[in-house]
Amino acid sequence: MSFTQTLQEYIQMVNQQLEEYLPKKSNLQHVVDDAMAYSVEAGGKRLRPVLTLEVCRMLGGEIQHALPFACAVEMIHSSSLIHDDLPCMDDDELRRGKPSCHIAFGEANALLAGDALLLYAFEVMAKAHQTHGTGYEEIAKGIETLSHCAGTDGMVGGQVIDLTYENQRIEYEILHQMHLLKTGALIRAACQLGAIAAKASPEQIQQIGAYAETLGLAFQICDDILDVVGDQQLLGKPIGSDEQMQKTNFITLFGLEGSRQKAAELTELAKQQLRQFDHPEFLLELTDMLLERKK
Ligand code: GRG
Repeated sequence: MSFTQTLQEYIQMVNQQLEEYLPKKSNLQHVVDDAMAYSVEAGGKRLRPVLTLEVCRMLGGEIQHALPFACAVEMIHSSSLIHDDLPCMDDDELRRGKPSCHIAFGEANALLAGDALLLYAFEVMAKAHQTHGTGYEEIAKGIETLSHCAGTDGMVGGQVIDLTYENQRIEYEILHQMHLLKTGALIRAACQLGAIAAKASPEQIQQIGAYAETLGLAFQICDDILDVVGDQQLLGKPIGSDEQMQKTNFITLFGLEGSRQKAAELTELAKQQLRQFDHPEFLLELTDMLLERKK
């Protein structure tokens, strides 16, 4: 099967499972169920769950065992995007080409939809033995990894750094630390969850984590580049938001060309880190594809 076919197959698998998972009740609180589904099904790239499934496959695991983990990561990612768009955070009205969750459902419902998705992620992981035959030990390790990477030592911590230095020029060390946590930690969790589902050794979990950190940084630099030269239509969100909020990013520190070069160097490093594994072909191609992405 070609790279593109495998990618499409993973995305379809994740979309189908997410649709099955998402509560669609006609009860009194259905507005929050609707808001959760609206955001999760808004057409994201599904990068993180694809990483989970492929890492599991690459390390000899059963993809089915990793599927609940993959969906949980995407739920947490969606939950973070809902919260990130709120007026008290980045105050963005457009996400994935559609009105942000709080514009479509109101601020309180969006806050609750983000909260509910965050909790539901751990519910689907906790039930992964009954639903997909994932081992109990892997479930416990998976929950530990994901909660750690999403919390104050991960994504939440990165967001706190971001808010703390809003409207300020910051040095590279702070920018690096912010993105390692804000964007990188969830990408690391996605990869490590795949390894955990495959019952990988602690050394392999650490090695795939190192690859994920490099990839996460390259991914964020491309995000910064797209915020300057991207196509608003393709991106599904306004460009120039960092400049408008006077945020320091890779472009302000290294310029457009310098940032492109840095992203290319990190992509090469990530590919080197992948070559430690048997059969990294799919991830090598995915890593290259992310450097050239337009959205
Ligand atoms: C919900 C635990 C929890 C925390 C929320 C608001 C917040 C704390 C964190 C913000 C995290 C954030 C929005 C980081 C940006 C990461 C990033 C580059 C997102 C874009 O990812 P893509 O391009 O998006 O994969 P799609 O839409 O394709 O899924």
